[in-house]
Amino acid sequence: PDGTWGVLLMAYGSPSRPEEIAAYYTHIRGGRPPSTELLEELRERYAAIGGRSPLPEITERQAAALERRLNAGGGSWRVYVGMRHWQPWIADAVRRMADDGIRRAVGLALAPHDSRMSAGAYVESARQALDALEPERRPAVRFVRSWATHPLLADALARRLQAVLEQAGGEPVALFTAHSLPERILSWDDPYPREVEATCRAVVQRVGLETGRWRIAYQSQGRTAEPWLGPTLESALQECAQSGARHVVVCPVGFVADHLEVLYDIDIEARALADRLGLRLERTPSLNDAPDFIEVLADVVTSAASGRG
Ligand code: FEC
Repeated sequence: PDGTWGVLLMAYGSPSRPEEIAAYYTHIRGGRPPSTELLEELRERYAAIGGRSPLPEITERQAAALERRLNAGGGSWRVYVGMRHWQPWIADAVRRMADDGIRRAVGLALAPHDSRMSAGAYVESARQALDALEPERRPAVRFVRSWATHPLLADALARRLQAVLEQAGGEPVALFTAHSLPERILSWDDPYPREVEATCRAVVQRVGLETGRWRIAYQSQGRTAEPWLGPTLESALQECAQSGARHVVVCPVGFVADHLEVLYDIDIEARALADRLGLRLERTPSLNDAPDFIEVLADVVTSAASGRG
């Protein structure tokens, strides 16, 4: 329909049934099937969080809430969900947009920090899908690569951190985390670490944390032979314990939903290590489809549509 804007909302994707885990893992690994050991380990991680990740449903709820919010603000909007590593694929979302006659759209990944290996990879998948369409059906898409320093994002994260810190009492250390990436991103001056740091500093400033009360760690290093960005969450916890801290609050600024890397890597794996180290570990609640987070997405989208983004 003429005049309607599309939003191509891209997320990581997750298998919906255990039978799909092998194909999903193979896709994440760029087509190389994982070893039996790696596959079994991943199956066990999904089993430990209840059999599957809530990520697909949360992404759908985020999309529905964003569409409602955008349409309430005037104009006509349709939000299309496309996943990078599973169905519905980014290419499916792009085709559905074209089938619906959408002429212009904003594209963004549900990951705030730009990197060739994160936002850049989402955009690349979308561009390939757009190129595969007949030119007359191809919507014009404005891509947002980064929303790491959006003030409403920092507000939303700070609000959650402040609430956990206030409830905790004492002087817990805030441990900000983002997904690790291979260290080779540094050789092409990738923006990722700068972007993660910028988000953290904006939150620290709002909460008023002094130096020494916060750290950044890169979590969920991949199971590959190459070196990955650190410090790891594990080493950061060890350092916190060594420096006399008794209590840490993990604030996963690199993720916007509850999923495997939050529910397993932080809530189960990191918590078990914290227990062994005598540290109390808490985590800030994920943004999911909370209204203050939907405001962030709505502002990112409308700014890009109006050429301000
Ligand atoms: O809940 C779920 O089922 C999906 C959770 C999930 C999220 C996620 C986010 C990011 N990843 C990023 C980069 C990489 C790189 C590799 C890699 C590997 C995995 C594996 C699983 C997995 N990732 Fe992921 N990631 C999630 C899940 N990720 C499962 C495979 C097992 C493992 O290594 O742990 C390494 C690929 C390789 O082996 O060659 C690189 C980045 C993000 C954060 C941005 C985003 O959300 O898009 C970056 C959620």
